[in-house]
Amino acid sequence: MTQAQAKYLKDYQAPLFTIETIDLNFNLAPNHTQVKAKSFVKRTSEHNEPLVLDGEGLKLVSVTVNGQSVVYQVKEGQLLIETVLNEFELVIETELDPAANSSLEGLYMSDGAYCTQCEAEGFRRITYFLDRPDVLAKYTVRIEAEKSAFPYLLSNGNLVEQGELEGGRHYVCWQDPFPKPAYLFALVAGDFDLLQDEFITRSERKVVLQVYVDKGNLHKAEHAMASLKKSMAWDESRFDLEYDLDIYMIVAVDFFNMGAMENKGLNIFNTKYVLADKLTATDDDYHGIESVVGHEYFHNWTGNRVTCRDWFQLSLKEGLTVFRDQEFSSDLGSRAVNRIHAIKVMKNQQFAEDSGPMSHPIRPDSVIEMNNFYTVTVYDKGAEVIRMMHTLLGEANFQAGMKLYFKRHDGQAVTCDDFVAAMEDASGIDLTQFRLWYSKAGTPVVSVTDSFDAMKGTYQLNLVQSLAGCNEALHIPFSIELLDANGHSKVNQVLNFTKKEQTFTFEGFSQKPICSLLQDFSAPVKLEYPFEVDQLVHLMRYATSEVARWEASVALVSQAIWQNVSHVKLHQTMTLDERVKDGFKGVLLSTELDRALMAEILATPSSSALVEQTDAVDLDALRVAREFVLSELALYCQDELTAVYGTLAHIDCAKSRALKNQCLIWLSRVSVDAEALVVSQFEQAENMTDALGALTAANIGDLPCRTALMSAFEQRWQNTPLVMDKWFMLQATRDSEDVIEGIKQLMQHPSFSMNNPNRVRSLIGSFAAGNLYQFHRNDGEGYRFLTECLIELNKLNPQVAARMVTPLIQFSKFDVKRQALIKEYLGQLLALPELSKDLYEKVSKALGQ
Ligand code: B3K
Ligand code: ZN
Repeated sequence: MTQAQAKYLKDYQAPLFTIETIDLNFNLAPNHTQVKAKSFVKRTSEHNEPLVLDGEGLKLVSVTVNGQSVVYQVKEGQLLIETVLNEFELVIETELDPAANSSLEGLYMSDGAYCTQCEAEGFRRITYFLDRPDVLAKYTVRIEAEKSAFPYLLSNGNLVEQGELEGGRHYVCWQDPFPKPAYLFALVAGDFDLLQDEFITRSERKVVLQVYVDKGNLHKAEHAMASLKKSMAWDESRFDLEYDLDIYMIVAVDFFNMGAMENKGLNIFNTKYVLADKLTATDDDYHGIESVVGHEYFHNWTGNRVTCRDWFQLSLKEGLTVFRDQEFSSDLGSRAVNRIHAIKVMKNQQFAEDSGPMSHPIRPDSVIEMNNFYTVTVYDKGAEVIRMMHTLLGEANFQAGMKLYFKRHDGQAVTCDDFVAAMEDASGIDLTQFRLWYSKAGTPVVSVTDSFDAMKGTYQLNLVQSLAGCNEALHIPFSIELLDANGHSKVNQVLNFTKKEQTFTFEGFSQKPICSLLQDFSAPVKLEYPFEVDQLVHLMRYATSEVARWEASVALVSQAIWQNVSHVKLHQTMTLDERVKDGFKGVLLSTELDRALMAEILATPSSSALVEQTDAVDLDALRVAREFVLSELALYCQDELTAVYGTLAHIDCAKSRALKNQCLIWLSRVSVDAEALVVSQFEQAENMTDALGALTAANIGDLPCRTALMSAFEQRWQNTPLVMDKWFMLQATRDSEDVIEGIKQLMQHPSFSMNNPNRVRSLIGSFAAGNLYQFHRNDGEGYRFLTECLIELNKLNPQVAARMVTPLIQFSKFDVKRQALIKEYLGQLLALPELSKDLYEKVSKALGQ
């Protein structure tokens, strides 16, 4: 292959030309779509450079400047036009083959409908253009297609004209009054069911709301619509932000590379984040839809009205918008549970990215394929960085910063520094040192030691921070609580930890307090502190923060597992401390804990979460030790688990279902009654949460009823793809020797398709990322299987292939034998004759090249 080139943030240059308006004309046909783009181009400064436009995989038909033919050159990925003019009208005609576009970038077909995905650099697959986020143009779009198959022709902005044409065709014209970068362009053409509603904004403007779904799914769009209305109201009340167009459209499509896309006024969504009813979607699915609908809506201000200067600034819009969607979910639902979910993403996925070959700062310095940087680092660590600013400034100052940011930058393409400057100027708080969070890769470690002086009654906390490759100290908001022996809170505050090493002293203690450290994960760091069992049990019972109680429970169970890993390695008998068992039982007996929080505590750390707690792992020992600890706990708490299950069995509320289903999983490990409970819950289930809860327990406990229940489920849902994804996922995550054989057979299943990212993720992705022990089989079969799939996906859909390679490149914690096998397969990928840029970037980094 021609070696892919990296681009660097330090090389950023303002555009030499800009395009202020563009008229796009689409004549849609599956294999021969004609696109005519008429742009008004302006030179931005005095220079004699040619106009260089981006373009990829395009069939170029014609180019004219001010109506005249011109000299141009087509190079790999570029169109060069020699001209001395300072302003001119450029007309480019291209031809596309959307039906053959399996990459799902640019214009493609999803189940018979046309749709687009342009972020990050997909617009250049539609026409030659200045495809960079700092070129903002006003768009007018005319779409023409056959009417009976494509009654709806949609694009951004407002519908300004439509009419009939000869031969059963029709056309529609759209105009978007807001200048936007090309990545926010969208087009959809198809036949849908339409759910329509309206929202009256705070200033009493009426906005038409539309959700377009596949025929027959209208009732499944209601939750998405309700979520949209809640998002609009919340952004007005919490952020003082109002919607700006007269119409807001959401279209759900089956074939989509990620969750959803915030195109101006015309969001395109993966069906997974739109379609829901009680029978087919779980409580988690409902929550996911609300949060993604919110996220895309919130982008209208943080992303669309103010956008990114260049793609290195992606976290400017993504970190901020994730922070906003997390706050939305927390204001509407349980703040603690939402925080726990965010912390899990950080510790289990983001820390893993930081310790692997794709480690990068939230504002990366260099990029080969931009699509590879829509990462947990840019998104979730980015949101943590915004959250830290919120912690340091407080809500009022933070909102003042947001106001100033919009006042300064509405309609502009700006940088992360511009955002921080607005926060700084509005609050008067110096964020110079804080800015380091934007440029440093990796997870900082904070090591804590403490001491108590009984004579003086003082308690001291000594904090030391370190980050590989970084000599400066980061500004870390470090939240702590000090509890006395009776569980009373004595100190609850955020420490400004700004030096490499710092000691904080607290006075007035008659006994050594018990300390809750890094409460609510107040900074994205790894904490090192040798907690004693008694301290953790105390925190589980008395910490004011519910998140801190959960953290303590995770630490308690994790420590017990790691101790037994050591026992296994030394061929010693495994043991479990009574205090751990009682601490756990205490949770089940508690009458004051929120049920959703109890469910979180009962969902003990997954094997991959445990791997992330250490630098090197003996997988075989981990598996044995984890099984031992979980079985011991289940046996010890069997009566309490049965009792809690019994009281919740028929309560119709999401929190109760969450707790009940956790109990059922525990019981399935040890209880002889579990089989009957599982079968009865499955048969009586009136919603997907209960049905899937039963199936999950049957799978984890490997119960005799498993096969029968799995086939009953398959029979019932074989024509509902999103539900089949859950079934594929359960099949692929079974910890069983024959799972790979099973997956290979399922790839022939009528519901499976290698072309559909949801199917690929649920069957192949969930195996590689969610079946730790089988993926890492020591004969390398897991690696071989994934590699074979990636070779096929490399051609079909490079973006999906590059996402799925993640478990294969994060190998540093495994033993040398496994690492050697992994490198062998990565070598095979690197040698592929037509390796995509996407895979090349990740695989070559993993191999250290
Ligand atoms: N901005 C899109 C993600 C685009 C990904 C391109 N590979 C969705 C979102 O974050 O809202
Ligand atoms: Zn986003």
